[in-house]
Amino acid sequence: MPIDHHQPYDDSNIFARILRGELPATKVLETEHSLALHDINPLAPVHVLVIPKGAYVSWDDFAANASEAEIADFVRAIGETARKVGAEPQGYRMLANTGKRAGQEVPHLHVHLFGGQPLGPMLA
Ligand code: IU
Repeated sequence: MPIDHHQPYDDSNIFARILRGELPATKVLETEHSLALHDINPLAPVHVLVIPKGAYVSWDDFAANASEAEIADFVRAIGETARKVGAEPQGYRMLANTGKRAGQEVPHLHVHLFGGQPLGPMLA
């Protein structure tokens, strides 16, 4: 079910539980403020989710409330993840569904990183 991205942070969400070590995940990269993990339902040969470790519901929440250090770490973690999985230098796509209208399902910010094949038009 898509979520209302203006709700208060709910720390029972799946990524919060992974970050607390309560559930396993296939980690690709971990930095001080960010974690990258393989999506359990990959939609491309490379499909990784990059999440901040902080409690941010959405891109909007993160952009408004994260520290400069968290933002810099997150942006660099996405780039580093792309290189680590070989999506860079081939080319890749990033996507952050934000709220019900975009189909965001998990109320903890996650940026999808897709690659490993030609990706076609964005909203086809
Ligand atoms: P969305 O942008 O909120 O729609 O994406 C949620 C993603 O989280 C989706 O691609 C799921 O396959 C993925 N996911 C996951 O990797 N592990 C989980 O335990 C659950 C969802 I629940």
